[in-house]
Amino acid sequence: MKVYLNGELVKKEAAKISVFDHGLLYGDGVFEGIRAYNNRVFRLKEHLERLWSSAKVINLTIPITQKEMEKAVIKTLLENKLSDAYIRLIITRGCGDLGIDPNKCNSSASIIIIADSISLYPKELYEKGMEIVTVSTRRVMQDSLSPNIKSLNYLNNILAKIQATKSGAMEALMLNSQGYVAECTIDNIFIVKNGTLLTPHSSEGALMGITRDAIIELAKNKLKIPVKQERISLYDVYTADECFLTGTSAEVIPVICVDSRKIADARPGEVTLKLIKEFKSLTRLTGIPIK
Ligand code: PXG
Repeated sequence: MKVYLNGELVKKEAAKISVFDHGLLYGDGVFEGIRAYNNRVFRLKEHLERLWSSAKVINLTIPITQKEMEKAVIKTLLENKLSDAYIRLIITRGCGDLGIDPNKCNSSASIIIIADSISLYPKELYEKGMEIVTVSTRRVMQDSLSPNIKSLNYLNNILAKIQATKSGAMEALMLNSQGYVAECTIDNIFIVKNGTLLTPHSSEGALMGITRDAIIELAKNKLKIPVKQERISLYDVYTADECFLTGTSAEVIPVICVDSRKIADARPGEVTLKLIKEFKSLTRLTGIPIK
C-alpha cells in the first residue's frame, strides 16, 4: 500500500509525521471519509468543499487547491490499483512547539491521503437490520463547537461509541443538550412515519452528511416521498414505521431496534429497502472517474 504524504506516494511503513504535529498534540486538523465505487469517486467535489469549509472555520490553510487535491486523490487510488475504496483525507495543522498556539506552527499543514478497502458492519446486519442504543454522552452543540467541523478531535463521538459497545450495540444514538435526537457517532439518522421521511435538522447537532444529502435527494426525486428536516424526539424514533442510518462508511443500514424498542415489526422497512437500492445504483453510476 502507498500513502500520499505531502505530495509524495510513500510506502505505508514510511508514512510518518512528527510527534510535534498539532494534529497529534491537540487533534488540530480536519478530515474527510470518502468512498469510491466502480472506478468513480462518489461526490468528491462535495467532500472537498466540506473539507475546505472545515479548514476555513478552524483557520487552517490547505496548501494546495481543490483541483490539485482531486488529482491527488485519483493518483492515490490509481497507485494502489483500487476501483472500490474507502479514502481518508487528513489535513493536520503542522509542527509547532508544545504550546497550543497554532501560530507557532512553523511548518505548513500536512496532507495525508490513505486509500484502503473497508466494510464497517457485518453484511448480515444490512439484511436483518441493526440495533442501536441511546447513550448518555450528549452531542456537542453548535453554540460551543459546530458539528459540521470534521475535526481530528472526535472524542465526543468516541465516548459515545465506547458506551454503545459496552452495551452490546454497534452504533450509539446521541441526543443534543436539549434531549432531542442529533445523530449517531459516524452516521446520520432517518425515520419514516406515515410515509414521510424525517431527519434531524442540522441545528439539532447533526453533521450535514453527504450520504444524508444523497438520500434526501433520492427520496424527493426518485421515490417522490416528502422529506422533513426537523426536531425529532426519542418518542418519534420508538414509534416510527422505519428507521435507518446513513454515512460514507456505513452507507445505508436499516435499524430494527432502538433501546430495546422494536421498530414496527423489527424488519427493514419498505422505504429503507427502496432507498438502499437507489443509493447502490447512484454510487455505481455517478462520481468522478478514476483515470
Ligand atoms: N455524522 C458524523 C458525526 C460523522 O462523522 C456522518 C454523520 C456521516 O456523514 P457522511 O458525509 O459520511 O455521509 C459522519 C461521517 C469512518 C468515519 O470511520 C466517518 C466519519 C467520521 C469518523 C469516522 O468512516 N464521518
